[in-house]
Amino acid sequence: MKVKYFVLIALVFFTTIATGQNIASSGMSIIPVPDKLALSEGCFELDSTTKIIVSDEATKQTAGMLNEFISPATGYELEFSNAKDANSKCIEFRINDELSALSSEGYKLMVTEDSILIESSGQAGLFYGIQTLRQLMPPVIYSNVPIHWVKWQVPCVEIEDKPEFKWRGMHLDVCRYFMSKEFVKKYIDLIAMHKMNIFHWHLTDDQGWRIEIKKYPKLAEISAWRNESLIGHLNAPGPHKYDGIRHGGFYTQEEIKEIVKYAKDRFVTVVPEIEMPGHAKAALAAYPNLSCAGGPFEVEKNWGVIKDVYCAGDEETFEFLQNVLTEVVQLFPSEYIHIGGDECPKDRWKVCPKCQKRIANENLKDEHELQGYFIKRMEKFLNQHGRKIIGWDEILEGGIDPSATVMSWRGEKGGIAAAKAGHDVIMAPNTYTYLDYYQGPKETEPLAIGSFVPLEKVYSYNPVPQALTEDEGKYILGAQAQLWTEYMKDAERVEYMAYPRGCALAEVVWSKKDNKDYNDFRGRLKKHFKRFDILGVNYRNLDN
Ligand code: TNX
Repeated sequence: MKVKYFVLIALVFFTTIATGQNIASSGMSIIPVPDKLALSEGCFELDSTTKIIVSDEATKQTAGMLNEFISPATGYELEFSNAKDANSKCIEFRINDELSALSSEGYKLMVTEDSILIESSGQAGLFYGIQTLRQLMPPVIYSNVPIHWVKWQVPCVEIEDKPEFKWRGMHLDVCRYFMSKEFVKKYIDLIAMHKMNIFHWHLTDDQGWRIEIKKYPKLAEISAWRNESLIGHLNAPGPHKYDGIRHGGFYTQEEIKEIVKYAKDRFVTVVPEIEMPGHAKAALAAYPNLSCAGGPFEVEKNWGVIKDVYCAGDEETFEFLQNVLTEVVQLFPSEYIHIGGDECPKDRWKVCPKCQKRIANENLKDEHELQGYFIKRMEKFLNQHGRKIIGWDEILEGGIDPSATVMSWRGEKGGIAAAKAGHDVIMAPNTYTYLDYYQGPKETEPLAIGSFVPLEKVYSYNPVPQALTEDEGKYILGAQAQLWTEYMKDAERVEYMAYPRGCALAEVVWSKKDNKDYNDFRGRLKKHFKRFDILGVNYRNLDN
């Protein structure tokens, strides 16, 4: 009754919807929920004569993405025009400096019966306006139904929208299982569709090295391949079983450039992660001289934390990593380079004469400070190349420079400590954002690493911990979801784990806290799933 009443009012009057609760009941399903939305009577109907209006080249490039997204559904491309023409309907894109209060990622979208206007102070904002427009259109595709059946109607609305957080990320581990270039692009498409802007690409780990480095060809020949993979869970009782199937792959530098460009066109920054000093066994298999004991090593076939790490006493390690990073910074224009820093056991360093000599020479207290020395040295190198580092929260333990950004993964503790110490922080707590954890009852879900982070839990997350003062809270750049792939063999499984929890995360980082409403979100997801069906996304359905 209430719902009908609302729709009736919405049809008769111009209604402002300021909160999330009402969006699903109005029939719209925008995810993440926009800041302000006013619905009015009538709709704009798109057809093949509709013109796209732009007044400069940069805007033309952004507006061109509209065709990229909607022409697979409509079956036609819209033409550009420099000026409005009284005889045809139009979608106008306009850079408007007066909207700078919405940030360059915020936008205004106005839909009337004969025109659509998307305005922003930046190109990113125009792009996000397109994402909203896409979601205002019906979730159908012309090839599934006779073309004359589809009415490409967009309800008359006025939307003003802007992101809450600057860092809105999705991570993907392509080391535990290699993912194709095509899938990586699809993953980026989904990030952009949900108005997220960071793709954290985990490229090196014990079980595989995935980036071609010209100076070290054995990384592609040896480190990118493992002889077999574990069957079942690492902690299952009894001896481990392996599948006997060689697994691997790597991205050539040309492929990486292609992916970085693809992401840039969608306003997504690719942040590469090159792990050090731990999670390095794949590199050590090709270059055992970089370890403390000298090997030989195999690319790892078990999951977990591996004791063989880069030697922190040997200069060759630093030379190697600096040469690797020199190629990495040439491929990735990102302001940040992630250098890992997590889960580095100190067993080998404790008994390594070179590491012990370094501890003595540098007046370090112990192996933890040796890790601090390692990270600081790499940070200095990257700073000299004009980049900032990000590391997992363990980097706090050995003492780091204030310019390092901390990614808090072991719950929120690391993030809280880092913000209090004046570091920028990205919240990635396993308790809310680890999408490799179970999302439903273990008995009915495919095998996962463990724990439990259901959709509602992700949705409930607030990236600014309560323990921080308002000033400390300003160090929180945003949050991101993690997709560690130990138990995700392929793209299908990654999608199943990533969505719809990724939709929830998108709303956590984009939407205002006061506009969030879990029931409304679930309502909107139902229509969103029809879009996923069309896009071929293997999402997990809602529990009833
Ligand atoms: C911890 S998160 C790791 C990863 C694993 C993940 C599994 C982090 C910085 N390290 O190496 O894949 O747990 O959930």
